[in-house]
Amino acid sequence: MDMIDSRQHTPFAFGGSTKPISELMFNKYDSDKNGSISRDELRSLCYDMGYYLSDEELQWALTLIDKDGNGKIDYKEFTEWWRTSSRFEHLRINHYQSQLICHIAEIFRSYDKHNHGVLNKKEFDKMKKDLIRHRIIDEREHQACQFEEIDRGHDGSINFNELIAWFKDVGVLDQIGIAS
Ligand SMILES: [Ca+2]
Ligand SMILES: [Ca+2]
Repeated sequence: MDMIDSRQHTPFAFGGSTKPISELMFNKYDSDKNGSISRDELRSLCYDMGYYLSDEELQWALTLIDKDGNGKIDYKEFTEWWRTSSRFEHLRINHYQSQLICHIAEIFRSYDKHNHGVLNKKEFDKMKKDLIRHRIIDEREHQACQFEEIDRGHDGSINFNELIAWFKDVGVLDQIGIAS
């Protein structure tokens, strides 16, 4: 705790440090030192960098960055996000984009029969057909997608963040006009 306080006024502790900036940032904003960046910690990081995120945007930011959807941004997830160009800009969403995300979330939820926030393989396959029907994903392009490669956490089920992470990887977010 003392460490953070003493660095409060030096956002980038360059002073001869060989640590990557992502690590310095991660450590600086992981205020409770639990090894992950929480919702509030992310909000404060973005705010300090000049990007005040609305609640909707913050929710979207967490969806994008917390790729395995376990509710925490670990260092690996943080670095992946930090490496992307326009890392802050793509957290911004307009009204149209936010509606679209809600629409996808609704489709996802409608297949989550047990309300657990996750889909098993069978439920996922049904949802995939629906996503194709709604022209969110393309039948020819994305038919071959493997459940196993979308299931980042390897727990045999897919949560919404994993779906979005996969969308991002295969270019669906670009195609439908969300994030770059
Ligand atoms: Ca933390
Ligand atoms: Ca995570």
